[in-house]
Amino acid sequence: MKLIAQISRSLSLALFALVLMVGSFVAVVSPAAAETFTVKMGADSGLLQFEPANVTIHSGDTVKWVNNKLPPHNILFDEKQIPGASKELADKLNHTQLMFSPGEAYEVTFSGDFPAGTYTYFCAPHRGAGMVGKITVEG
Ligand SMILES: [Cu+2]
Repeated sequence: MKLIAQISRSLSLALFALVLMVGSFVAVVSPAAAETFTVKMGADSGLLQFEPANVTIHSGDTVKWVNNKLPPHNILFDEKQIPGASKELADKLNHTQLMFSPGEAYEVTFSGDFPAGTYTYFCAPHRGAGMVGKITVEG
């Protein structure tokens, strides 16, 4: 009886080790989950800025702009300052309509359609005040 108990204990230990090994293998091999990065429109300090102004993401991640201070704001990408200088891509990214309500949000997922590189954008009413931002997409 004692022998059987010992065997079953070492068997369950081996099984546990196996589960751990397979589990860590899966964790290493599977790609990192896509993330969402929030950019405030209008800094908490009350400055006419995107906060953070520069965001670095990976392909597949989402950028979410949220109306914060001193609206209205919008999000316009200059086609000459995005990868490929593509007007079509700029049109896909742009949120031309002004956002007035606090908490109003706009999201873009930088999927495979968006090549790696730097995407520069601005808020039309506040561009002159320095409300300019950059999204850098890493492959
Ligand atoms: Cu603005």
